[in-house]
Amino acid sequence: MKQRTRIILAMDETDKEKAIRITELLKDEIDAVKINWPLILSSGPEMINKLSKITDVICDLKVADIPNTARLIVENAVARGACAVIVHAFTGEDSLKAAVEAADGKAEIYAVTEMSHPGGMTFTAKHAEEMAELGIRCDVSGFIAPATRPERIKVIRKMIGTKKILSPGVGAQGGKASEAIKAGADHVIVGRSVYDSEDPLSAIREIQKDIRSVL
Ligand code: OMP
Repeated sequence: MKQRTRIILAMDETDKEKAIRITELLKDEIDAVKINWPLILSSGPEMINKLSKITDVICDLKVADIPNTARLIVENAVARGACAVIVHAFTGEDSLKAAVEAADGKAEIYAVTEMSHPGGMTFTAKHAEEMAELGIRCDVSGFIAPATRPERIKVIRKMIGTKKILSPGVGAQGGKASEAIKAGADHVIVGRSVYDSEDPLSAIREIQKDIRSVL
């Protein structure tokens, strides 16, 4: 994935036409678009193919399954053009390894360490370091760590060397892009505060400005 603006647009908009229109509008302002079940369920998996003609597509499928199922999911996402797939690490070494092997160097695999919402503290935060260690052992490309808790990004950054950190939780969840980048994130993930904005272009340029202030 390129690292130009350091912004990944989380396109959880379920109106297919609007999702395509906003991705087109912002394609030069972002490094990738990330899609998740809301858009895939409303508009079909062919959205992976469609959007990957506009920009790089990260499939945030939060894969959490046995190795065989993880492999099948990753293979299908990659065949449709995904440049990366997000998976859960709590499923263990065999499942995470199966995801990495299924990507076969054609796409990146990112493992979740701890989740950005308050409920992420209940289980994931308590095991985030173990998830990072497991991800390193399984040779993932990088990790998801929360912009809502930049101090936790710092902890993960110290553990993972040059592997990448994608950081969700900017804007609608209260995190600040510059704080996440300062803490060691390579990219921030931003959704509602951009695609729900009356002026998505201005909204994303504000985030770019904030990021540039710490680079
Ligand atoms: P907004 O809160 O609208 O900016 O969207 C955040 C996006 O990041 C959504 O697509 C979430 O599913 C995703 N996300 C989190 O918010 N928190 C996490 O811990 C992990 C993810 C993710 O893996 O992308």
